[in-house]
Amino acid sequence: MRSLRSVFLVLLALTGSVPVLSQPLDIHDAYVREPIPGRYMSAAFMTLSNTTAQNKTLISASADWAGLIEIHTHLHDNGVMRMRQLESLTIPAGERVSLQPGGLHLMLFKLQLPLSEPLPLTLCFDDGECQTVSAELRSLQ
Ligand SMILES: [Cu+2]
Repeated sequence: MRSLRSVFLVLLALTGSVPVLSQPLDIHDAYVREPIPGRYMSAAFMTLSNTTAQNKTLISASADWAGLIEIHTHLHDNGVMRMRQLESLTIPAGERVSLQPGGLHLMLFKLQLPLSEPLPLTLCFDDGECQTVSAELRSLQ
């Protein structure tokens, strides 16, 4: 019995020391704003935490319930809030980036209405890795 336990502990030590080369991001609180009736566009929000030692750069997002998804930010332009498309969004190593109303967001176009949960959303990064998150549908107000 004693040797069996030793083997188990050795296995545990081995698997625990396997290096993780590339971990996905921790993505929290992903949701899609319920579109205004009659509109085929909306936005998605979430918090992206990069617990890896490498920067992760989001370059595209896709979903089978949206025909087109763009990365957007808001800018103040002479007192007017305007949206601008970004080519990419970098989540620096060890940092967290929030997509939230009035700031960064994923702009959703050509929605296939009505939307219903779950809303899987696939995010792809410049290292070729993709990650799918399940977004909630939330009505704001
Ligand atoms: Cu937008």
